[in-house]
Amino acid sequence: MVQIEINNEEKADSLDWTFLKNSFNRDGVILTKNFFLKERIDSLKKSLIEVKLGKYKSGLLPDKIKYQGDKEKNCRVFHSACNVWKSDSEIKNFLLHSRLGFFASRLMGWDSCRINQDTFFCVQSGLGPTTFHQDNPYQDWHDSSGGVITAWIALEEITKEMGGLEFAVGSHRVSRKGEILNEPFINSDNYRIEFENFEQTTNSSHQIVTPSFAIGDVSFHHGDLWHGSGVNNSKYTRMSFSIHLMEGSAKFNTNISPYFSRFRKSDTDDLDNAFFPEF
Ligand SMILES: O=C(O)CCC(=O)C(=O)O
Ligand SMILES: [Fe+2]
Repeated sequence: MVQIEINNEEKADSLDWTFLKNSFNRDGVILTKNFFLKERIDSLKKSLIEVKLGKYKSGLLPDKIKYQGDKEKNCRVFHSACNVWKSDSEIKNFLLHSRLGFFASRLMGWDSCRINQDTFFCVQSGLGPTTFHQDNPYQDWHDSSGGVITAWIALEEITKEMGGLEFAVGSHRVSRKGEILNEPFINSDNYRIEFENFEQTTNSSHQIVTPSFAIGDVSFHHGDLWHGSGVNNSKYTRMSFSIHLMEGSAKFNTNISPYFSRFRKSDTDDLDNAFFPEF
């Protein structure tokens, strides 16, 4: 898997896009080092923590707030929340004024791009893992070509001990329709089991890579790529911000789930900018 030094997102135009696109097509993932300046991440992190504390500057709650049971203390702790951009215009502006959309469009071959769903992860010491999965089976209610691409922003330095993201490199190219998991999405006792089953049934074998992230590094992975994350065995909280992005011209398809149907207007298949902002 390719790691490329960006040294500030503003310089994106001058990159070797043929090389990046070829690498992304082959591996299904690239890691961009120093995509965001540390100062930008520090201010983003402040806004995200306000949302975690239940302070919603815009008056709007995130779409889903998920808790994870702490096995030892038997209490419920905040693990993640989806669409936190709704709760604070600074988070929304951070995303929409960034070059994440530009990168996503270039890598996926789209003319334009919009936010599909963000997730703020806050994995405390001893918590995790995230079960190996593909993102597209959860996002099969629209017709974005290739599905989604996910930008995962490190808000902390993330070492292997912290149980960061694990990617099964190249696994997006195995042609078999993806399915949502039988295992729970978080806290599974065997977080790689479904991927291992997939490898067995498709007679394939992919290397799992767990990159280290510095603050402001961003990985981009294809919606068909298998990935997950391990238990946070460090004493620090692992904070990251993950954004699924889809094609700007995407529309609802007929496969819409009860959950996503709440964002669909009755008279059109168009995606509304109020729910899925365009870059
Ligand atoms: O951070 C994690 O544990 C999982 C993230 C993930 O699945 C994603 O960003 O698509
Ligand atoms: Fe994912």
